[in-house]
Amino acid sequence: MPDFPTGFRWGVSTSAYQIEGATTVDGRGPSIWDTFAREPGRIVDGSTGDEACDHYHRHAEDTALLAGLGVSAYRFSIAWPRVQPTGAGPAHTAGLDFYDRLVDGLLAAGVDPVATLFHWDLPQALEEAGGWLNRDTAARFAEYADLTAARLGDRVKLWITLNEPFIHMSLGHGIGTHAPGRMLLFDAFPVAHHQLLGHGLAVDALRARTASPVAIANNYSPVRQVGDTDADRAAAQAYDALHNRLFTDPLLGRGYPDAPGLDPAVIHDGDLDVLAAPIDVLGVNYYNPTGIRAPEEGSPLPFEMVPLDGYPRTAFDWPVAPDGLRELLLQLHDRYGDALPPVQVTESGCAYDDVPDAQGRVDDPERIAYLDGHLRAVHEAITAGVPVTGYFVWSLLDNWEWAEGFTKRFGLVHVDYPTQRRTPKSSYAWFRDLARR
Ligand code: IFM
Repeated sequence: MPDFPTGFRWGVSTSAYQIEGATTVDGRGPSIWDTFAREPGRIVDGSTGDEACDHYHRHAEDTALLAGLGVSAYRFSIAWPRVQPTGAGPAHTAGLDFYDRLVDGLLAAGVDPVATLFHWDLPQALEEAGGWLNRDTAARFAEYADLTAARLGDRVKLWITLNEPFIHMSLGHGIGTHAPGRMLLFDAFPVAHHQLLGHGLAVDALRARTASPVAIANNYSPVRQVGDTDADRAAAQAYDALHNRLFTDPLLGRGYPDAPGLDPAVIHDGDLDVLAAPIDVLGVNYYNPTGIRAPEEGSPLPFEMVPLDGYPRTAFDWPVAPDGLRELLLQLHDRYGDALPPVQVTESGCAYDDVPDAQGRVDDPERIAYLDGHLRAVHEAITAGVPVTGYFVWSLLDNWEWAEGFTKRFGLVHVDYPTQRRTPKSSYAWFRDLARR
């Protein structure tokens, strides 16, 4: 592996609902994922995040794993319903106490805390008032950001407002496979706009409380056009606008692109200035490219997704395409030029069916190959001039993978859920050697 620039941030990521468990402990309120996971048929193995990795009670053990890994940063998310159990009102001290302990433990272990404020676990009470379809949720989010930064703003080293607002809009509100399970197709656009409005208001709230840098984590998927007709080209452009530009063009001061479903009536005077509040870092989550061609006649969508041949595949059946990460980073650089802030890859990783052997060891050579390839792609992008300053593996631990429940393992550390025993995989040792170097 070639050398990375001095100061490059080596990290791992997790999110609250996927690892914490303890969903009713210390006054945490219910979130939309508690509700959704209980609805029959929503989660493939019928599980919930009630226990997950029990990180809430085992955070000291997990911090020791981070210290052993030698990473310089840990990206976790804060559960809004721990800080404001009903999504409004004063900060709930017991909820914030947990993150206070976590942050202090990380700092004592020499690991920079990187906190995401919203990784999809909206307080249920806000959902009942319309959730992200309701413009008021953006103001509630800024209030929550303010309360959280008032407590942790002196120690968190990087703040990330939202995680993957595109996924929360499309899976949560477009096709309903994620919480809150709404099926609005392109009528879900208000969810995009109100999340971005909440982001912009939260950036201002954070700036008033902390001198640490502020970011957002968007996920991107470079489009591979399949077919060469004008209709294929139009389909590829429509998908690119929706997935790769809808949540980035307005953040970087360009206003919204011409994307399917965009409803100007939702955008109030002055909103675009709020959305474009300067950020210090753009978080980039990347898993795979997407094959797109023109839709069949009568399709409700202006594009059709097609599987991409010629790549190895993960247990999720996602193509392993490190070239897509290089392409994406170069594309962001070409597209936004000087307006592009430094980029950190805030998620990159893969699911495999990792099973301990007779000696209890977990060997995951595919994950090592995956990370090796993606890090080389990042290095090539840096060499080509893209300002990439960090890389976070998704994920530290095997965890609760949303609608896939416990069936997909993304961790550098294997978790045996019945016993909660943590076993570092061979990829953990590989990444540790690299991060230390
Ligand atoms: O587990 C998720 C994470 O919560 C958001 N980004 C993608 C990961 C893998 O699906």
